[in-house]
Amino acid sequence: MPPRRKRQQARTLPGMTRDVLLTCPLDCPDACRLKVTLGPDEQGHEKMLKVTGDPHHPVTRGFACVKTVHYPARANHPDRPLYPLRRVGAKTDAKAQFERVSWDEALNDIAARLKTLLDTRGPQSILRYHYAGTMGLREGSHVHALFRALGTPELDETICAAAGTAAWTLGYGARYAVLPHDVQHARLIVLWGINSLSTNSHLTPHLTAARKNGAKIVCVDPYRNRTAAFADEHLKIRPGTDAALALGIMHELFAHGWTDEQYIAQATLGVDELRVEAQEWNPERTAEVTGLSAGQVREFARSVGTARPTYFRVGYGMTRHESGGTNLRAVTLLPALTGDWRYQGGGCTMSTSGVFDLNRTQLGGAHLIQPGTPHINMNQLASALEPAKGLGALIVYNTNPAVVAPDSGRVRAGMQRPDLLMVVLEQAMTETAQLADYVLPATTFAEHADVYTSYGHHYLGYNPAVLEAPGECRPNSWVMMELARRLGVTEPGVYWSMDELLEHLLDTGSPHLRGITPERLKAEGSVPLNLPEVFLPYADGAPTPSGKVQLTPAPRYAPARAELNAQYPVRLLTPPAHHFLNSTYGMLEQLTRPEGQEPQLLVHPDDARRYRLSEGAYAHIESEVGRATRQVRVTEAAQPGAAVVEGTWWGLNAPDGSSINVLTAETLTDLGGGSTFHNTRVRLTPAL
Ligand SMILES: Nc1nc2c(c(=O)[nH]1)N[C@H]1C(S)=C(S)[C@@H](COP(=O)(O)OP(=O)(O)OC[C@H]3O[C@@H](n4cnc5c(=O)[nH]c(N)nc54)[C@H](O)[C@@H]3O)O[C@H]1N2
Ligand SMILES: Nc1nc2c(c(=O)[nH]1)N[C@H]1C(S)=C(S)[C@@H](COP(=O)(O)OP(=O)(O)OC[C@H]3O[C@@H](n4cnc5c(=O)[nH]c(N)nc54)[C@H](O)[C@@H]3O)O[C@H]1N2
Ligand code: SF4
Ligand SMILES: [Mo]
Repeated sequence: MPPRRKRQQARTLPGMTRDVLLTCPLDCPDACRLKVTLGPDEQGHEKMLKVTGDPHHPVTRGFACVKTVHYPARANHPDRPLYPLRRVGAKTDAKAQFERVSWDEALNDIAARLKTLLDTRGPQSILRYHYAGTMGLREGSHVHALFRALGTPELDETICAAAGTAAWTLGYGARYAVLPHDVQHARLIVLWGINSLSTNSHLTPHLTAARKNGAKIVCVDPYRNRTAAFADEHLKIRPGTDAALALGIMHELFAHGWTDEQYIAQATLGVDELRVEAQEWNPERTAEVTGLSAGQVREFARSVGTARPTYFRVGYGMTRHESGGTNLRAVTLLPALTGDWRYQGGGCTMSTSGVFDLNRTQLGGAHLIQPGTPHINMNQLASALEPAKGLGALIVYNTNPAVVAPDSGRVRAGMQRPDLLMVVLEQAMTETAQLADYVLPATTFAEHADVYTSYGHHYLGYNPAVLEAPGECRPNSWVMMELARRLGVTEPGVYWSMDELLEHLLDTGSPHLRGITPERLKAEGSVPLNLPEVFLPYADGAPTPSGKVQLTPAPRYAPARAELNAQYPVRLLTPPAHHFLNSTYGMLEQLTRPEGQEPQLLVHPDDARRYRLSEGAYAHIESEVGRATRQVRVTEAAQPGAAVVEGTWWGLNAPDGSSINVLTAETLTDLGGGSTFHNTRVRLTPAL
C-alpha cells in the first residue's frame, strides 16, 4: 500500500490575495479563460474568492457568465463533501446518513467488493457512469482507463451530443466549424435550435458586431427564449419539424436558382436525390407541418437564398427528438447548397471539436477495449439498473444521473437496490451522492491539473493545480490509481501522470498542433491551434469517405410516434436555464432565485384555457413514464401544444421533490442513440 500523503493546508497572510488564470472546466462551448482570485479565509487557508474573465483572452474578452461568477460559493459550500463518507442505514431512508471514514477504509472495502464481483460475476457486473461535469481530458476522460483495463462494459456517452455528432459526421466527416471571430462577416445569421444568449454567451459580442455591420439575425425555436427575444425575427417552429423546414427552404433554393451550382458540382455528392426529396416541400406544405405561415417560409428561404454569407449556428436542441439526427442533418446541409462554406463568416457551427486532433489512441485506455465488450447506452441507465441485468456495482463520476438522466424515477429506484454497490466521486452532495454507499470527495478545477479542449473555439487550455485541496478531497485520477493498485492492475497508462498524458496527447503529426509542446502549453495556459488565418474548412469538400459533403441519403421528415398523441397531446421541452449549467449550480440560492426559486411550467394561454390551468397555480404533468407537479406560468412565449420547463433543477427545489426527468423516456434518436429530452409527450391537469 502506498503511504498516504499528509497534506498541509497552504496558509497565506491575512489580506493577501493573488490572481491566477484558469480554463473553465464546465460543459459549455465557451471554455472561458477565467481570472480567479485566491485569498485566505478566517483560518488563513487559501481558497477561491472571486471569478471573472481574462480581459486578454480573445474569446472570453474579460467576462465570465452569470453562473460561473458564483463558482466560489460552490467550491466553498458548507455541504461540500471534504472526507470520504460511508452510508449508515438503508438507501431508501428519506434522510441519507453518512459517517466519515478514512481513505484506506473506503478504498480497501470498495476494492474488495469489486474484486469479489470480478471473481464471481465477471467484469460485466461493474458499470462506470460519467459525463462532462469536468471537460478535463485527465479527470474527465483518461480516468476511464482503469475500467478498460478491467474489461467492464463500455458506456456510450450519448446523453448530449451523440445525435448531432452522428448527423454531422455523415454529411461532413470531422467536426469543423466557422470560428466565432469570423461571424462578424456574416450578412444573415440563423440561430437554429440554440439558446445561444444563455448557452454560448461569448458568441453574443460577435452577433452584435455582425448586426452593426448590417447582418439580420433570425432565431428558429419552438418558444420565445432570450435568444428569440434578441433576434430580429423569431420563427416559432413546431417541435421536431426542422427537417420539414429545411426541405422547404431547399425547395425554394432549387426553384429560384439560389443554389451555388459550382460549389455543388465540385464539393458535394448526391444533389439529385436531395432535389427530388425537396420537390414535394412547397411553402404551403412546409407551413402546414412546421406551424409557420407560407409567407414566413418564403421570406426565410429568400433570405437564406440571397444573403451571402449566411451563417447558421445550430444547437443540440433540435436533436433531442426521435428524428433529431435527421433534423439537424437537414439544416446543416443548407450552406452546402448555397455555397456559403466558401465565404468568410459563411457556413455553420455545431461544434469545433474536430480541430483538436490530439493523439487519443491511449486516452482513457482506448486501446484496451476488447472486441465483444458489451456496450451500455447512458440514456438507458434506468433499464441497465433493473435487477435482471445483473449489475453489482455502479461507479459514478462527473455526473448527477439521479437528476439529469432520462426516466430518473426508475434510475433512482435502481440505485436504491440494496444489493448494488454504488460509489460516487463528487464535489457536492448531489441527489445522486445522497444515494451512494460511498461518497468520495473530489477536487475542483483549481485543485487539480488538467488539459482542456473546447467545442466553441480553437484554444487549447492547461490548468495547473493552484489551490491545496480542502479537507481530504482528491482528484478522480488519484482515486482510480488507488483502486487500480488494490486490484492488481498493471497497465502503465492507468498510472500516467499529468505530464505523461500531456506528452501522449500532443504527440501527433497534426498541422493544427505544430509548435504546441507541453512546455509551451503549460507556460502560456491557453494556446490557439494553428489554423489558417481565414478558416474555410469545407470550401473544397469534406473529410468524408468520398472527400465531398455528402447530401446522400437525402434527409426525410418523419413525425414523432403518433400512437402517443391521443393520451399525451402536449410536447414538453426541457431546455437549459440561463442561470444553471445543467445541475452543477442547482444547490446555490444565488442562482435558483433568479430562475424563479422553483421550476416553472410555461404554457400558452390557449393550453391554459384548454387544460384549466391558471397563472401561479400548480399543474400535474403526466408522461408515459412518470408524473411531476410544477407551478404554472401562462405566457405567449410558449406555443399551443408545446409547454416548456427550463433547467434541470435539483428535486429539492421542486414542489414534489422530483427532477423533471421523472417524465422523460429512454427513447433514443434516429442517429447516434441520443437523448430525446425535448420530445416528452405529456398531458396537463390542474393540481387541486
Ligand atoms: N446557461 C446554460 N448554459 C449551458 C447549459 C446550461 O444548462 N445552462 N448547458 C450546457 C450544455 S451541456 C449544452 S449541451 C449546451 C446546450 O445548449 P443549447 O444547444 O442551446 O440547448 P438545447 O437543449 O440544445 O436547446 C436549445 C434550444 O432548442 C430548442 N428546441 C427544442 N426542440 C427544438 C426543435 O425541435 N427545433 C428547434 N429548432 N429548436 C428546438 C429549445 O427550445 C431551446 O431553446 O449548453 C451548455 N451551456
Ligand atoms: N430534461 C433534461 N435533462 C437533461 C438535459 C436537458 O436539456 N433536459 N440536458 C442533458 C445534457 S445536454 C447534459 S450534457 C447532461 C448533463 O448532466 P451532467 O453530466 O450530470 O452534468 P451536471 O448536472 O452539470 O453534473 C456534473 C456533476 O459533476 C460533478 N463534477 C464536476 N467536476 C468534477 C470532478 O472533477 N470530479 C468529480 N468526481 N465530479 C465532478 C459536479 O459536481 C456535478 O455534480 O444532462 C442532460 N439532462
Ligand atoms: S460556464 Fe461557459 S460561459 Fe460560463 S464561464 Fe464557464 S465556459 Fe464561460
Ligand atoms: Mo450537454
